[in-house]
Amino acid sequence: MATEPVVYGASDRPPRGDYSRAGADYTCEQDYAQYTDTDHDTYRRLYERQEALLPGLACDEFIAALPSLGVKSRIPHFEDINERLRKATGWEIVTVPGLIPEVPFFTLLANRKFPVTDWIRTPEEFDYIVEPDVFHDLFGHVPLLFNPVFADFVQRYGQGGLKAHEQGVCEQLSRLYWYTIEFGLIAQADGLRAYGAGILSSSGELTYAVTSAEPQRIKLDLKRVMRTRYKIDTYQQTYFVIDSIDDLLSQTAPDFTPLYDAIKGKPDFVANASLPSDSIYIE
Ligand code: HBI
Ligand code: FE
Repeated sequence: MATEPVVYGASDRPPRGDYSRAGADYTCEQDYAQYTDTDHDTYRRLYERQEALLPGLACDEFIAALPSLGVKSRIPHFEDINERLRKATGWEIVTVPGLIPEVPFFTLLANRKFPVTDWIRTPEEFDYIVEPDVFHDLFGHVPLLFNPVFADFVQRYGQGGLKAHEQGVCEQLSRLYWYTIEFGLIAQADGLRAYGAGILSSSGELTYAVTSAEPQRIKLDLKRVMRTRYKIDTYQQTYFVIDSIDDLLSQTAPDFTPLYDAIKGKPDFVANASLPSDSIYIE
């Protein structure tokens, strides 16, 4: 039976979700009967608001893939999405009660299974929720799993995570997840866009991350990212920018051991650190 789950950073609340229904791999069945009319209405309103924001802010690959999620007016049956997702990239989404420990998480990704939380936030949490709910996971993470190159990157991340766990460097690797899969930006020919799930599923941060003059935006440098701390409950102070999803995959193709060795013993950077070696992205 699943033991206590992990939660991003220090959370003062016990993790949500009923972990007693999860197996040893932390997966469970999507409890579709749990959803009330209010839950479906919350999903519909979140989807409509976010979809209207995407033009000019979300990357082309995300906008092209979003319709693959299917129904917008209610929470989808995960199996309906899986029929399309398996055909597209061999991925499937599996249900989890919420955040899960890193090794089960990495193991699922390494096997092209993406863990999707099946509960949804309350109407009072409409604008912000710390932990990932079904809207964050489905709307934020799943569309780009229909993109073959990004799908390969996420599987490689999972495989890298299992190696990182062996080497005791999960914290450094989780920063790569945070600053790419969750909060990554991409420099398209027609301007800056978001590809990170945490940005794409947030009404406030999508506009902020792409257009605000406040945060700094640095071209992705793996050693820099792995030494840079992140915050879990505010907008990011630093975003990292890739040139393309192909570029992200090729930059992260080689084994990370030399990177871990190069940063071993070196101090971390705070989330808003600014270094002379940083290559600042200017639109
Ligand atoms: N669990 N369900 C779930 N979803 C995540 O995105 C997730 C997780 N556990 C750990 C985790 N992410 C992060 O620590 C990654 O950086 C590994
Ligand atoms: Fe996420």
